[in-house]
Amino acid sequence: MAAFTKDADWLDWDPDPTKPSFVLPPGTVDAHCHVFGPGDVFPFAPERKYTPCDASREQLFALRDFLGVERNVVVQATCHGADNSALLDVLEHADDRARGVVTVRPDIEVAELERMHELGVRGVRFNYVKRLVDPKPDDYYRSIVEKIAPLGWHVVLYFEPADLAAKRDFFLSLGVPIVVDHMGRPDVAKPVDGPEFQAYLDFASRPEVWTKVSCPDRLSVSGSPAYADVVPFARTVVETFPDRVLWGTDWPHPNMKREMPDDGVLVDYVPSIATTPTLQEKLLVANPTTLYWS
Ligand code: 0GY
Repeated sequence: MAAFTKDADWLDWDPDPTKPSFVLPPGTVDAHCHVFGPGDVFPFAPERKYTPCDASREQLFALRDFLGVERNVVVQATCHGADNSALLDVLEHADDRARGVVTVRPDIEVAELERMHELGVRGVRFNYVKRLVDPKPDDYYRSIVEKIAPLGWHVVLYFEPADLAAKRDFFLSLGVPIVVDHMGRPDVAKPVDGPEFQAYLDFASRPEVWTKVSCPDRLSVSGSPAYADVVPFARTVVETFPDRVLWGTDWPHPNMKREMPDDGVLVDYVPSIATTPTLQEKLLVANPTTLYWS
């Protein structure tokens, strides 16, 4: 009997993805993925807003090898709250092929941050998406930044366009590198050269801001396999900021409601947004290596 029952409308990750035809360059990093539990080993947090199916470290490593990815950046999922045990367990077993981005509270001990650093943690995630968390006041996040800055860590931000409009100055005052999940979740029904995405591009033009051009599956209205409506957005970011873009699968794809993406298709999407070998090498290898392995 499993310790947790997944949500009734939960969509499970695809256990049988397509073998991609795009061959990822050696050293490719999947810079955005998660693990869920397993719930009977690493319990989900009481304050979570969803209960997923399990997605273990062994399953993550199997997908990594199947897709031709070399390394992973595991990002703390909100269903685990500020208990990073499952993520740290991945780092302990990854043979230096994984890094982590954790969620912590302001009262975290510096010694615990240092232990996490030893294991491969390089950032904290601040999440503003209200269906996932209850966002905290600025001072809460600022006191965390004061603790992580000496370690050379960065902040990963998950927000939507309205949050950027409200919090832009605060984000830029943090004084550490910023990595934005999923291009700040643009509404791809709006024009790529319209005010909403231009506001994101203006933010991303700051030298401390990096962008994950991930999750076409989450943003698209037109859908797989081409995700044609997301391509102009991601391609603009890749071509405008080629040295500060990252790619990731987002496996095991929490909270998908319509269809679960095929991770092989997500690999085959890469050449449509990074159209030359030079751009692909930066996106997949050089940029994440600079941020997480140097
Ligand atoms: C993602 C996106 C989502 C969930 C989380 O931590 C999370 O629970 O990030 C989402 O539901 O949009 O990046 O996996």
